[in-house]
Order: sequence, then structure tokens, then C-alpha cells
Amino acid sequence: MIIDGFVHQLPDTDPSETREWLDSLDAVVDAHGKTRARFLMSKLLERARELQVGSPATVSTPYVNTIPREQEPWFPGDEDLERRIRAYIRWNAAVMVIKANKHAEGIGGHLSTFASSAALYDVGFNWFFRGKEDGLAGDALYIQGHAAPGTYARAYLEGRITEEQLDGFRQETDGTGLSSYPHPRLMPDFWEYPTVSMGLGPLNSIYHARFLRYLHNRKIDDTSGSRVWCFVGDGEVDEPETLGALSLPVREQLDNLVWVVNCNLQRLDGPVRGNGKIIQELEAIFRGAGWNVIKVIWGGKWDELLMKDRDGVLLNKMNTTVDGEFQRYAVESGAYIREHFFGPDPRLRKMVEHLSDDELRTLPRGGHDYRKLYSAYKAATEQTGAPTVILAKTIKGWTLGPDVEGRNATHQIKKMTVDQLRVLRERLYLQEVIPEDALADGKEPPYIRFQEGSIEHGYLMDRRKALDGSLPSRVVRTKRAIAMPEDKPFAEVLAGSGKQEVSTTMAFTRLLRNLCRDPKLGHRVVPIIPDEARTFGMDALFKEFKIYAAQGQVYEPVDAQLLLSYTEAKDGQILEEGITEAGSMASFIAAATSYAHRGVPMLPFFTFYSMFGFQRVGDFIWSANDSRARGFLLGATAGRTTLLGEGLQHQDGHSLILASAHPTVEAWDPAFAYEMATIIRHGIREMLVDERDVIHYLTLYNENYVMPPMPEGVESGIIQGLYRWAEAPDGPRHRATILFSGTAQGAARAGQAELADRWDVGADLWSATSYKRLREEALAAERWNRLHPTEPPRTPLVTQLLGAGEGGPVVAVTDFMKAVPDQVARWVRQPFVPLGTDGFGRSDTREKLRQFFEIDMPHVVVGTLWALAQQGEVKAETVAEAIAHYDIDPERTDPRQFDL
Ligand SMILES: Cc1ncc(C[n+]2csc(CCOP(=O)(O)OP(=O)(O)O)c2C)c(N)n1
Ligand SMILES: [Mg+2]
Repeated sequence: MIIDGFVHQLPDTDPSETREWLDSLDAVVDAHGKTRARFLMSKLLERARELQVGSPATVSTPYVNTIPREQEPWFPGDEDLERRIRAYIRWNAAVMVIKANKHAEGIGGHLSTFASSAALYDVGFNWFFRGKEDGLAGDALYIQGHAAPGTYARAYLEGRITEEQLDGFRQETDGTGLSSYPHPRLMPDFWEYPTVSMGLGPLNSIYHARFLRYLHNRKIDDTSGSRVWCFVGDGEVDEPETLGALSLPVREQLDNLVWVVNCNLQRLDGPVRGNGKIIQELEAIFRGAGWNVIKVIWGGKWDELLMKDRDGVLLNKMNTTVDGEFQRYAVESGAYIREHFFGPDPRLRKMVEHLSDDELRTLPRGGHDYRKLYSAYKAATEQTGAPTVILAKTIKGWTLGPDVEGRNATHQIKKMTVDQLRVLRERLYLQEVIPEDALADGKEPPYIRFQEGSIEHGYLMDRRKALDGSLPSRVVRTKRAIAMPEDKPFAEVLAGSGKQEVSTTMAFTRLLRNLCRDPKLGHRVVPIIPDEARTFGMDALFKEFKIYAAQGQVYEPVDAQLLLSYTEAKDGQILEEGITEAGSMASFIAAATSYAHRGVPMLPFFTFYSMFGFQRVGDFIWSANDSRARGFLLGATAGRTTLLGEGLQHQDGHSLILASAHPTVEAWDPAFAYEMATIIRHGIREMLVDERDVIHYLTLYNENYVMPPMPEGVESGIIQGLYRWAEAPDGPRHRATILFSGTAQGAARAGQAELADRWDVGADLWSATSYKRLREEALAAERWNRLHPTEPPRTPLVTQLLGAGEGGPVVAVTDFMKAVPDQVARWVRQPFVPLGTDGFGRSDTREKLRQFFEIDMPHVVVGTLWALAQQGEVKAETVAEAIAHYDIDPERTDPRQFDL
């Protein structure tokens, strides 16, 4: 076998001894079979590990619990009491979904997910998850999004949520209901981490744990007492984001990270791996990556059977039964299990002859065995040097009765009949709590709660008190605030570039360096870059601020002798993430929400290749909005023609449109360095002083031109999204208005000069820094007018600024799609002509690309003349003359056409 080919390259110092060992193995297989041989091999490996022989780690172990019964610790709590509390939580979680769907048909919700994972959460809440009341910020909990009813149900028992709120599950527009899933944007005092878009929570949790170390190693916050717990669905692991960053926490030894994978063997449609075994598959992946893996497969009653398993037949059956069959056993009778699982082999059948059918049916899975879970969690918290994953086997819909448990449709069941509720009541031993008449037809099933002063209530509250308070809980309690930076970092950039030609990217890098040096705020700036620093000229920051590396720099870099060498350090400030925009976004979110989860505001600047931002990791950005992130996203190499040469997959002409869909993203397209610096200063003020949970997205270009100094009095114009940059020259007969943004300033300025020189048109130049902002202001004015029909109407800002026509028709030129300026077209009273870069990019020179996309000077001129022709100001023949003059082929193919 190729996989073992390496052995032949190792020196064999004693071939006859080797032969003896191999012969012994052959003899065992012949005499006692493969099961025995496997056992001996496992024993040898165990001994090798004990002797620290350093043999390669095995990636999979048999289908049994990782922690044997004899190594289980003593359980310090009262299991019966906890089971009773859990029964109440289970009941309320089901009832809130059922009631919501009774009162608001089609409102949705999930019963089965939490039913499968109730014990996984409870053991954590009762014994492990640390709250925030000790002032050290506690643990971070990433809860499976659609298990939210369970979290609400516990909060209800703790008195943190009222019955009315439970009744308002998924009915939140009146402001009192509970959100469907964990959404800090909607329930900012409760939820901390949005998780329901599958895969994002797991990836975020890794970078969160890493960011805690970053804060600690940089001596910004003591995070040694905090752990990150992430609950993951076994179906969710198919999202590439879920398993995409497993090696990072191993490399960085993040023993502050614990994942719990709820292996109920089912996803939405059916089995996760009907023909295989998801737990085994995951074990191999996690072990291979270097995680500490704890499998919790079987409940305690199986231990007795395993002890009787002298021939290994039970183990063999466990190993060879696929998940599709296990799911079947979950829905079948004890007789069926006896027949099919234990039946075929007489030794197995004998092993369970003392058990009744009912006992066989209810032999529990590990994920429903509280002691097994306690052991696993305890081991996870004692692990050092590596992250832990607990793979817990459960039944989807557990305790919800035979119509729901393990059924393929279980995920989407949200209603239960009175009879089904009775079954649930019996399963949870709640008969005396919920009398028969409470379940009568037509009655509302009740929520149940422990009286204050009862033993159960006391226990529940005491456990949380011992663990520093209830969770989840989102509090913004600033421990160490940061002040606005001084003016100095900005001054250099606002002053312009003199005679030097620079890009907005270069100016930004300069500003970022200055901000990092700022005495008040510098330490809290977090520059984040996915392997693109050299592209943006940010490699200049490596030496001064250093790249964060958990283990420091253990080698001498190849460029050590250079002034700007590649410098890694344990307290490095820069997060150079490698090629992962998703991971960088996860770091961004961790840093941008640090003001809340740690009470320590940080200021992240995540700079990326603009094409790989909103397009590639849009869902992460969406979740950053939900998380109430505060930070800056910089789309560098922006524009469809400015980034010459790169072509279709790189030239970004649409991120501003994608950004326009994000409610709490401010999207900016600055043309000049002083605009960029003004916007960033404004953004910092919003985040630090006004405490607004907002993300600012700025495009940065790589075209060099002289950056003018900031003119007097334009600051508010920059921030409102549009300001007059240059007056029309005196003299020409016709008037027009040209709006530009970003690098389109070049074509606009050249167009202005040409229009005046050759076509008798004087054009004002305006810089449109944010069409999104203008549009939102206009929408607000329009809405006000719609709802106040008898009052004098408000005029949108963009309409006011561009006037009632005295400035002539409006041409808007951009290196982005026409849809970007079109955002305000409705509110411009005069003819409006957008010039933009619709269609796929191509590789070529800037000049040719701008000609191709019809956004260069000649097209600005033709566009302006055509707009004037619409108004009867110039003749159509003049437009045709200009087209001919600039050698534009009117029959040329539309750059948007790709279906030829
Ligand atoms: C990105 C994404 N795709 C699809 C969904 C819809 N969805 C919600 S739950 C679910 C099934 C989840 O299965 P699993 O992860 O096994 O969780 P379980 O409910 O079994 O614990 C799906 C497909 C989603 N929430 N997010
Ligand atoms: Mg599942």
C-alpha cells in the first residue's frame, strides 16, 4: 500500500526481530481473528503513547466513548433535580413553538433540534459556562441558531423573560417579541453572537478564541479566564466554513476553545450520513487536524453490555452499523432492535436477554446521558495545548414522542396535538405539574415555572450564581475606553500630496500607520489583511507594528537585514491572516465587537482585495451587522478599470451595490486622500464617541495622481455624500453638472476642460462620496412626505444640492456599475445620465478599459452633450459630431453583452 510506503525507507536495524513481531501478529489473526488483532494493536499504541514513543497518531478509534467508565469523574450535582429542571425547560421550549404556530400560522420555529441537545446545553449552563458578573467578561457561547427556544425557555425559568415574551416568539415587529434566532441587532441585551447562517458561528468561534489570545498577549485585556464554546449541528459541518479553519486553533494551541457537535445523525431533509458514520468521519477530520476529540456515543447502560463483550461482537456491531440503521433503531420497537441489532449473532442476543423490549428501546445515547456529558465537558476544560471537540450522539426530537423522534420530517415539525403533548408530559414526568384539564382541547398548553423559594428554583439560580450570572447576556460595560485620536495622524493626509502622485491606497496606508502611532488610540487599532499587504504597500508596517504570531518568531526571516523585514511577534499588532477572507472577517467581527464582549473597544481596519469582500464573504459582513460590529472595511484595488490587467475575476465594479443592501454599512467611494481621511475620522467619531454600531466601507484605488489639499469648508459635504468640488468656468453658453466618484475624477476633470474648450459648455464638478447615503436621506424625506400629505413637503438633500435645473443636466461618472449613481436618479429633476462599468471586467490598460466601458473623457463629453440635447439646449447633430470627433463607433458592442 502506498500509504505505508514510507516504512521501506526507514532503516531496519534488526530484521529478525521485525520478523518475530510480524509473525506474532499473523498468528493472532489466524488463531483469534481480526477483532483480537485490532485490540492488541490498540493496546500497543496506547503503551507507545505512554512511553512517549512518538508513533503517529491514529485518526480514528472504535465506535465507543473516548472516556471509559472508570475514568469518569465524580458528579458533584444533584442529577434528579437537574433532570427535573431540564424537563421544565424542554416543556416550555416546545410549548412556545407550538403556541406561536397556533396564533400565527406559518410563523415557524423548531422543536426537534433543542429536544436533541437539551442536555448538551444544560450540563454547560449548570456546571461550565461562566457569566459576566465577576467583571472578567466570562465565556462566549455560540448556540445553534434554531435551538433558540431552549435558551428562551431557560431564561424564562430564571425570570429573565416573561410569559408574554415567550408568546411573542417570532412576532417581533411590535418590539416585545423574541427573535427567531440569536440576533444581537434585534435583542441587544440578550444575544451576543448570531449563528443561524450555518458555518459562520463555528468559524467565528475559532477566530474569537484566537482574538482573546491576541488581546491577552498584547496585554490589552486579561482573557485567561474565558473560554469560547460553540455548538454545531452535524449537518452544519458540511458547510465549508465550518471545518475550513480547523488547523488554526491547533497551530495556536487554543485550549480556550471547545466545540460540541450535536450528532443527532439528521439534518433538515434526512440522515447526515445514512450510509456512513458522521461521528467517525468527524473524529478522523478533527484528530487529523490535531484537536482533542471526545466521543460521547453511548449512555451508561451500554457500559454493562460492553463489559460483557468478551469476543468483541458488540463492538463489531457498533463499528459496522451505519447511521441510517441507527436512525432506524431510534424509531423502532425494542423487539425490532433485539431482532436486528442484537439478533443476528447468538452471543449478542444472549447479552441482552435479561433486558425487556422497553429497556432495549430506551438504552440511551451518550448525548442524553448527563454524567457522560459532564465527564466530557470536564475533560475539555482540563485540556491544555489544543482545542477540544465533543462529538455527542443524540436523537433528533428526543422525548417528543414516536411521531417526532428520529423521523425524517422531524426538523420541520412545529405543531403537536393534545395527544402528543400528553405523551411529552409523561416522558418528562410532569403529570402532577400539568393537570389533565390544562391540556383539554381548545385550552392553551401552559408554561410551567418553579416558585421562587422552591428547591428547584434555588438550585437553578444558585448554579448560575456560582458561575457568575446568567447567559446569554449582552452587556456593554466599557472597562477601558479609548479616546478620539489627535489631529496629527490626519493632518499629513489632509494636506495633500504636493507634487507627488499617490493613490488613495497609499494615503490610507500612511493614515493607518499614523493611527497606529497615535498615543491615545494607536494600541487599539487592529490592522487585518489576508495575504495582500504587499499589494497595498502595507508591508511597510510589518517591522514597526509586527505581525501577531502566537509563538513569536522562531526563525530568522530571509529579509532580516532589510529595514522593513517580515517581523512576527507574540505581541504583534497586525493580523496577517493568510489567504482567508472569511477568517479575516471572523477576526474583524471579534475585534469590532470587543467593545461589547470584553468591554474593551478596538478599532479594526480590514483591508482586502475589493472583489473578494462583499462578493465573497457577504454573509459574514451581514452577520457582522447583526453582531453590532464597529469597524472599517477597506475595499482596495477597487474599480473595474482602475485595477488594470487583472480582468474578469478581479475588477470590482459592483461591491458598492452589494454594500447598498446592508442596512448598517456606510458605503463610501472617495476620490481624494483628504476625503478618505475625513470619512475615517468621521467614522471613528461615530464608533467611539457616538457609540453607533456601524461599519464603514471605503473603496481604495491604486491609481496615482496628485492629491489636492482639503479645500475649506467641505467636511460636511464629504460626509453628507455630495459636495461641489469645482465651479463651472465662466464664459461658455451652456451649463451642465458632472458628478464623479473615486478615480472617475480624472475623466470628469478632463471632460470639464474639454467641454469648455471645444463645446461651449461650462460644467460644475461635484464629488459624490456616497450615493448610498444620499439615497437613504432621500428615501427618508420621501417617506415623511408620504405619511404627512397635508404638510409642506420636504426636499431630499440631493435634489436641493443639484437645484431645480440651473446647473443643467447631470452626468454621473463612476468606475462602478451605473446602478451606483442610479440610486439617486429619481430625485434629480434634470436629465440624468449615468456612465459606469456594467458587465464583466477584462484585462487591459486603464486607458483602453475606460474607453471600452465608455467612462473616459470623450464619453463624458458625449454624455453631457446628449443630456443637453434632451433639453433642446444643443442639436442632436452636435452630439453626432462629437461622437465622430472622438472616433467612437456607435455600432460597437455594448460592453454588457456576453451572450454572443
Ligand atoms: C447557510 C444555511 N443554509 C441553510 C440553512 C437552513 N437550515 C436550518 S437548520 C438546517 C438543518 C440543520 O441540520 P443540523 O446542522 O444537523 O442541525 P440539527 O437541527 O440536526 O441539530 C438547515 C439546512 C441555514 N440556516 N443556513
Ligand atoms: Mg443534525
